[in-house]
Amino acid sequence: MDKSEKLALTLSFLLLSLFFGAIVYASMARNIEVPTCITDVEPFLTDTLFQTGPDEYELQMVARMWAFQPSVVRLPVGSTVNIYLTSQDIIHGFKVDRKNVNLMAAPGAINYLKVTFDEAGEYKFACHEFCGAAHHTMAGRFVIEEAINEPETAD
Ligand SMILES: [Cu+2]
Repeated sequence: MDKSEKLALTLSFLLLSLFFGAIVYASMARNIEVPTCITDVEPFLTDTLFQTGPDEYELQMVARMWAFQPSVVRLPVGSTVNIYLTSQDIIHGFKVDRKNVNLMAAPGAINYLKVTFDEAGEYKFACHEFCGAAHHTMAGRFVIEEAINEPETAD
């Protein structure tokens, strides 16, 4: 084997090790989750929001041309939301402003990500996958309030 080939192989292996180490570091030390595709559950047809524990909620969100259901989600500050997202028609995107949430909404599948809202305020979300004529209107928001009695959604 040529000397330069050995060098290229060694550098490639070191680079791969570095990338793999970065993924392990992100998931273990920084607690960063990657979106998960759930394939063994039948996709839901309607949106739901319910409480699963103290400060923990499950949100089943439906994307369709050209809206998210629900389009407004009101939650108390400190809430952790397990977002389950599916699509009724074609592929859409789901990106939450100021949060590390970036999911695809695919028909026939559910994508999952967990997010915690530590600060009160509005967190807008929008479709980031061009999905047709009214794609630019496909948006909504999380409204995180200091103290509310019940979580609620509105379409
Ligand atoms: Cu879109």
